[in-house]
Amino acid sequence: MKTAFLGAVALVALLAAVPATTKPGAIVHIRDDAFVPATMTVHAGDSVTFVNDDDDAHTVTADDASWDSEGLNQDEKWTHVFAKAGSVKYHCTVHPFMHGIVVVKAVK
Ligand SMILES: [Cu+2]
Repeated sequence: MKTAFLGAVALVALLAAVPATTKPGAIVHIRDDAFVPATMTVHAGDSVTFVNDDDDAHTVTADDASWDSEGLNQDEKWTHVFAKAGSVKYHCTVHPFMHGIVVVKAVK
Protein backbone atom coordinates (compact mmCIF):
# COMPACT_ATOMS: atom_id res chain seq x y z
CA MET A 1 0.00 0.00 0.00
CA LYS A 2 2.74 2.42 1.02
CA THR A 3 4.66 1.82 -2.21
CA ALA A 4 1.56 2.51 -4.31
CA PHE A 5 0.95 5.75 -2.42
CA LEU A 6 4.53 6.92 -2.98
CA GLY A 7 4.21 6.01 -6.64
CA ALA A 8 1.09 8.15 -6.92
CA VAL A 9 2.84 11.07 -5.22
CA ALA A 10 5.79 10.75 -7.57
CA LEU A 11 3.46 10.71 -10.58
CA VAL A 12 1.63 13.84 -9.42
CA ALA A 13 4.96 15.59 -8.81
CA LEU A 14 6.13 14.60 -12.30
CA LEU A 15 2.96 15.92 -13.95
CA ALA A 16 3.14 19.16 -11.93
CA ALA A 17 6.71 19.72 -13.10
CA VAL A 18 5.62 19.91 -16.74
CA PRO A 19 4.15 23.35 -17.46
CA ALA A 20 0.70 23.07 -19.03
CA THR A 21 1.72 25.46 -21.80
CA THR A 22 4.64 23.36 -22.99
CA LYS A 23 4.14 22.09 -26.51
CA PRO A 24 6.28 21.47 -29.53
CA GLY A 25 7.19 24.69 -31.29
CA ALA A 26 5.61 25.54 -34.60
CA ILE A 27 7.84 24.92 -37.60
CA VAL A 28 7.61 26.50 -41.04
CA HIS A 29 9.74 24.88 -43.70
CA ILE A 30 11.21 26.79 -46.61
CA ARG A 31 10.99 24.41 -49.52
CA ASP A 32 11.04 24.87 -53.29
CA ASP A 33 10.98 28.68 -52.95
CA ALA A 34 7.91 28.66 -50.72
CA PHE A 35 7.02 28.85 -47.02
CA VAL A 36 5.30 25.62 -45.98
CA PRO A 37 2.73 26.08 -44.57
CA ALA A 38 2.25 29.59 -45.92
CA THR A 39 -0.22 30.33 -43.12
CA MET A 40 0.75 29.31 -39.59
CA THR A 41 -1.50 29.93 -36.59
CA VAL A 42 0.00 30.26 -33.10
CA HIS A 43 -0.85 31.95 -29.80
CA ALA A 44 0.76 35.13 -28.49
CA GLY A 45 4.06 34.27 -26.87
CA ASP A 46 4.64 31.23 -29.07
CA SER A 47 7.73 30.85 -31.16
CA VAL A 48 7.94 29.75 -34.77
CA THR A 49 11.07 28.14 -36.15
CA PHE A 50 11.80 28.56 -39.84
CA VAL A 51 13.93 25.85 -41.43
CA ASN A 52 15.52 26.26 -44.84
CA ASP A 53 15.23 22.94 -46.68
CA ASP A 54 16.35 24.45 -49.98
CA ASP A 55 19.89 24.58 -51.31
CA ASP A 56 19.22 28.27 -52.02
CA ALA A 57 19.62 31.02 -49.43
CA HIS A 58 16.40 32.60 -48.15
CA THR A 59 15.37 35.14 -45.54
CA VAL A 60 12.33 35.42 -43.31
CA THR A 61 11.60 39.14 -43.14
CA ALA A 62 8.60 40.95 -41.68
CA ASP A 63 6.75 43.02 -44.27
CA ASP A 64 6.90 45.94 -41.79
CA ALA A 65 10.66 45.30 -41.37
CA SER A 66 10.29 44.86 -37.60
CA TRP A 67 12.33 41.65 -37.70
CA ASP A 68 14.57 39.84 -40.17
CA SER A 69 16.28 36.47 -40.09
CA GLU A 70 18.88 37.68 -42.59
CA GLY A 71 20.30 35.02 -44.89
CA LEU A 72 19.55 31.40 -44.06
CA ASN A 73 21.57 28.80 -45.89
CA GLN A 74 20.51 25.21 -46.45
CA ASP A 75 19.52 23.46 -43.19
CA GLU A 76 19.82 26.65 -41.18
CA LYS A 77 17.08 27.47 -38.69
CA TRP A 78 15.82 30.72 -37.24
CA THR A 79 13.30 31.19 -34.46
CA HIS A 80 11.12 34.18 -33.72
CA VAL A 81 8.73 34.74 -30.81
CA PHE A 82 5.40 36.29 -31.75
CA ALA A 83 4.47 38.28 -28.65
CA LYS A 84 1.43 40.19 -29.85
CA ALA A 85 -1.86 39.03 -31.35
CA GLY A 86 -2.47 39.89 -34.99
CA SER A 87 -1.65 38.77 -38.50
CA VAL A 88 2.03 39.12 -39.29
CA LYS A 89 2.98 39.09 -42.95
CA TYR A 90 6.50 38.21 -44.00
CA HIS A 91 8.47 37.52 -47.15
CA CYS A 92 11.89 36.52 -48.46
CA THR A 93 14.05 39.47 -49.52
CA VAL A 94 15.94 37.30 -52.03
CA HIS A 95 12.70 36.12 -53.66
CA PRO A 96 10.03 38.82 -53.23
CA PHE A 97 7.38 36.44 -54.60
CA MET A 98 7.75 34.28 -51.47
CA HIS A 99 5.16 35.29 -48.89
CA GLY A 100 3.84 33.87 -45.64
CA ILE A 101 1.56 34.84 -42.76
CA VAL A 102 1.71 34.01 -39.07
CA VAL A 103 -1.71 34.45 -37.47
CA VAL A 104 -1.13 35.14 -33.78
CA LYS A 105 -4.18 34.57 -31.59
CA ALA A 106 -4.61 36.24 -28.22
CA VAL A 107 -4.09 33.99 -25.22
CA LYS A 108 -7.39 33.53 -23.42
CU1 LIG B 1 13.93 33.07 -50.84
